[in-house]
Amino acid sequence: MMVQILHISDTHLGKRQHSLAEREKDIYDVFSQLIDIAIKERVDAVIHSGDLFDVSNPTTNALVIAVKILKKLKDANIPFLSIPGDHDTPKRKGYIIPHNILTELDLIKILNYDKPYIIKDIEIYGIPHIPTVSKNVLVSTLSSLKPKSSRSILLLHQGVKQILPYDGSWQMELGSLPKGFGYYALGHLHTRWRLIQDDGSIIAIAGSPDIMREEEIEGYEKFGKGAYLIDFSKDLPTLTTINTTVRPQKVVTINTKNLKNDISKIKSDLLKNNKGENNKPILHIIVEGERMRKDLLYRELLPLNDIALYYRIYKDETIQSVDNLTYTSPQDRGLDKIIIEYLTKYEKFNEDEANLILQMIKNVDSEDIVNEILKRLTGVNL
Ligand SMILES: [Mn+2]
Repeated sequence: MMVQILHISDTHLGKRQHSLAEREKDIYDVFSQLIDIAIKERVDAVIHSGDLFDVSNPTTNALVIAVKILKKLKDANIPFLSIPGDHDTPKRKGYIIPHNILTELDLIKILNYDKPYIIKDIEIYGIPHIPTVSKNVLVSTLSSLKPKSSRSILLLHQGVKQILPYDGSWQMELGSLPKGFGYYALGHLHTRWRLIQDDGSIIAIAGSPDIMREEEIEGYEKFGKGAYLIDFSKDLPTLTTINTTVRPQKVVTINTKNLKNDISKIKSDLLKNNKGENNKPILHIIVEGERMRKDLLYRELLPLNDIALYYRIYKDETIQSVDNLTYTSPQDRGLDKIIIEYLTKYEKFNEDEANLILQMIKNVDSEDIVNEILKRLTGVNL
């Protein structure tokens, strides 16, 4: 029997990267793209392997948009099957998952592990995210699962040791996956990954459909972002990669010794790939070279405003060119001297500015004095 299922994951609805309203909208938009693809491909179901929402108490905005988008899917008679992830599971007892609003409206189904959901002849099981402290529970739950045939799917939202080998970040090993399923639909990791096992079954991480954090840029550049379309016309599934269109994000490096050139190079590179006003990129900047004052550095970066939606200094790798400050104990020299020395040598303020800053620190309780000092420091005459 021909069955097609769209595997999506980690949509993090409501997430606002860098507090940008545009980014919140982007996240809704890629979710909408995926649902439109499901409808266009006339899939038999959409499976979502966790982190539908970014938090366990999403905003009304995130909920209303989820309802609107999922209604389109319901109108097309396509079921949406999900499990809660670590992000959308409340941390306190007695709180319910936000998915319950959507199940009440009959827009989604929450999968469980004691009884499969059946799509045509495909059995679909799901285990909600289980935290690291309970990983024994996860392993025993996994070992209890017995699918009838390889025409079956298991949804999980867990860190897997072989893929995420850091202490506390994984709850299971690949070897703990129960045998017999045709498709293991994994969430949690945001970069796409898949493995065809010796028995022909597939383990697949769908990844997030947008670049949620700068760490995902490298994976995006290699593998893209989106979903997997699972084709179950035979006993074992085959996969097609579905890509979403996402706002570009780039990690760029500038050197303080070559600021003007570096910045105009970044600008011209971006102009070449310009995808229009609605798709301005986000830049994560690594600064190298000699240390310079942050306010002066930001002034040099201003031309990037024309070309980027947002930019920020992601890593400051500038080195201090003056001799290392030799801190002796405050009793010897006095705290004031140490602060002045830090401000002048390390942060490159001149003597007068450093003295004003020191006055400001000392008068932090008096708003009037601080305002007066700020005016003098910034050269603003009001
Ligand atoms: Mn996630």
